[in-house]
Amino acid sequence: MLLAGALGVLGAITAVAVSVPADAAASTLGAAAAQSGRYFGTAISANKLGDSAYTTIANREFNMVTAENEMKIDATEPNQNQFNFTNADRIYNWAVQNGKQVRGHTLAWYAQQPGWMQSLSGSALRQAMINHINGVMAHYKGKIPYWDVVNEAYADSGGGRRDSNLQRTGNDWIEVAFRTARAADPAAKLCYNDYNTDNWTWAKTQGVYNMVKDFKSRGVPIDCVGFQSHFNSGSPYPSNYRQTLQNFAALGVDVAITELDVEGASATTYANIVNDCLAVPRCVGITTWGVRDSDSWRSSQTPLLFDGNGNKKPAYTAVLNALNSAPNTSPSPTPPVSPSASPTPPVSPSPTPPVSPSPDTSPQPGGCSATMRTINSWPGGFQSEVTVSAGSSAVNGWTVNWTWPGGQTISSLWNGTQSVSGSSVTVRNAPYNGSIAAGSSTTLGFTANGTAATPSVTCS
Ligand code: 9MR
Repeated sequence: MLLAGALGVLGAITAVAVSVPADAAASTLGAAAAQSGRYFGTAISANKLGDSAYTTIANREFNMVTAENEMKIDATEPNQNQFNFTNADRIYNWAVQNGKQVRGHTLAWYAQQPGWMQSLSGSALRQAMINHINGVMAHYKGKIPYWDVVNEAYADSGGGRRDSNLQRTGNDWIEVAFRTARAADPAAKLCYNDYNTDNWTWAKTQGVYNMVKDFKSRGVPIDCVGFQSHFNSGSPYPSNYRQTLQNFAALGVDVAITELDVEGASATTYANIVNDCLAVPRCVGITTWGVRDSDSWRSSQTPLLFDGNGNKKPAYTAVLNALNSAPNTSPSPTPPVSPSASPTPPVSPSPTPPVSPSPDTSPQPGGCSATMRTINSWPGGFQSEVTVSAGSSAVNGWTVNWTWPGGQTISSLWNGTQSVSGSSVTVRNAPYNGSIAAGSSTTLGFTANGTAATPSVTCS
């Protein structure tokens, strides 16, 4: 612009200045990405925040931060119901104090579960997952623009789900996680995140695509898909990567490259990846999985943009140049920092009505009783919990029944098996929760369409 201004007074050669880009090239990754409304991020480790060589590069170059391990389940809830945000907050505060945003990673995952969670199953695990999502998201409510709600839930081959203790709680665990997350922080964009979903022809990519498509068609709240993009000889950068990003974006979600590293750090490959993101309006940003090669989980592959001494590698220059060549437009109808203006706005839950459990109509003592309460509600839907309690003697197998007052329909139910006849719902125990000790209780849950209601529940 200075050049243009200086030349402008010369009139006759102003035309020469016109060929100069309107914006001077940005000199850092974050600033370069911001020219097209995107972010450029990195994974950060709390234990490196005392390394000034590390923080100097991280602070200068990146404007989005992902905690490499510190917001995971084992870090944030090391003992059940005892949340610990010490290291997560160190990263969050460092990022915010330096003008950066934070991607939340991750709330429900088969890996890095604390020991207590690894040993849970069935309804106890399902409830613990919901409780964990609520606990962590409450701590960061309104502060995290994107959350990886569910991580790596698909199997490496075949296109189906990965077996895990979470998967064994019922196929609906993913949508329950997303509905819980939406209610916990309606301002956050909610992402599904996975690896080896980059090649459009791979079965795993298709499996995740079909899940997202299904969620969008049924109104399950999902706003974004993260492509980890750990590229190496076994899982190379695919020539159809752009097509994959485009196809997912066409479902009505943001897409993001969330954990990028490339074995050998080919400058050409890095430039291609950046250009693929830039070509997709809803590709909102790119995160590399670490700062220097020495910080990488795969350091021997030297896959990042800075070498172990903090020097810029050829791939860095390729990425910066690609970002600087992007059309000067916003990536999506909304910048990533203002989720409330999204074309698929997070649904604000209606004010949660006072929880009024349905009256207990079951015989007492002995036998069983049941009550229903509303957990979450949003326009057009709600999530409820039914508590089934044994009286003065143990219960071995139970059946609960209620009648919907206003045409409600269950979309998914866990910890029980349902049969529906008109407005009448009957739920029997699941194989693992039929036995209730005297004086104890168990819960089942469901999400439903319609207006939240708490009809009385009978138990036998
Ligand atoms: O980079 C992370 C490494 O420090 C941890 O030991 C590892 C443990 O599971 O997780 C790594 O990060 C993973 C990320 O959370 C999810 N996608 C794969 C990443 C690399 O393993």
